[in-house]
Amino acid sequence: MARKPWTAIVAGVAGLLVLTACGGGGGTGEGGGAITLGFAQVGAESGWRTANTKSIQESAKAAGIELKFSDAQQKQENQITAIRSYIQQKVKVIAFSPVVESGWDTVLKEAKTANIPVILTDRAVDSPDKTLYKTFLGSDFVAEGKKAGQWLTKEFGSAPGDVNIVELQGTTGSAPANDRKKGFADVISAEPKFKVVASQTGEFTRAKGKEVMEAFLKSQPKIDVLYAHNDDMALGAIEAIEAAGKVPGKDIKIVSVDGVRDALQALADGKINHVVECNPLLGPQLMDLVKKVAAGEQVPPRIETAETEFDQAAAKAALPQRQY
Ligand code: GZL
Repeated sequence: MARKPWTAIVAGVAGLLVLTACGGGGGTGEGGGAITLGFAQVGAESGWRTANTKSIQESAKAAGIELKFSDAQQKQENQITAIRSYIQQKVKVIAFSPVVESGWDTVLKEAKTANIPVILTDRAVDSPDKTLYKTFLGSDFVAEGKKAGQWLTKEFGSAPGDVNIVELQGTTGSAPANDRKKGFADVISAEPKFKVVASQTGEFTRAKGKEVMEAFLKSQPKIDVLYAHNDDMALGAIEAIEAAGKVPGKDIKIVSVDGVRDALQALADGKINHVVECNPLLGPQLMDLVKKVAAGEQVPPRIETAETEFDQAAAKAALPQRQY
């Protein structure tokens, strides 16, 4: 191959530096500039979300992808504003975790018109138009709800009399709340003695989970089980249960979803009885998808993350090396 004159090489390198210095010049990724990814995050509502954000930020850095990141404080209008700003900035790829399932078609059509591919991570949208995004990367929330129901069935299968259940739902209208509720109900509906006597959103936060559990304890004469759609609400509920003079994990059995460190510690301590894992460490897979989508490569329409569930022994074993 003919050697380039020295000046051309310098110009090339200089060009590359300028491109990178200017944030990738529209993040096209062509000519070696960094791919620019606009990510619209839900918020910072839970330990799971914090771990998810850390995974995305660290993975973007490791992948050499220039990340523009926004926190919507759990408000859909803020996520829509952020996506519109990424379109204005002509990023190469947009990714986001939709705080709720509905109301995305308009802004996703704007991204499509601007020729900017979109990747859904963590949560899904209910749009019938599957051309509005390239792929979904995340968990099967219905399966998570079923796992919680299957644990309950094993735990209380032979118990005499009714089993009164209270349910702390996630954010109203969100995919995890809708699907975890559905999966759980699908399993326990087979057993008439399982009765959900109260079900209300705790917005995936500790504070709201505690507040709603306090109300449940006042309004329900007999609570045998708490099903919490995430660990943070379960941890808040534990505070309410203890304040009411009851023993969490014994007087009221608790099954929760996520698998954050604090919940595994509570499980190890016997205050929670079972935790279904929901994996927040989506960063590495997301960055691989961003590079493929930026290069115009085909990607699978749905990529589910591997996850497990924990009993007390599994929690004790996992704790020493738990990343989040
Ligand atoms: C699930 C994720 C949920 C977590 C909560 O993938 O969307 O949101 O279960 C988080 O902890 O707030």
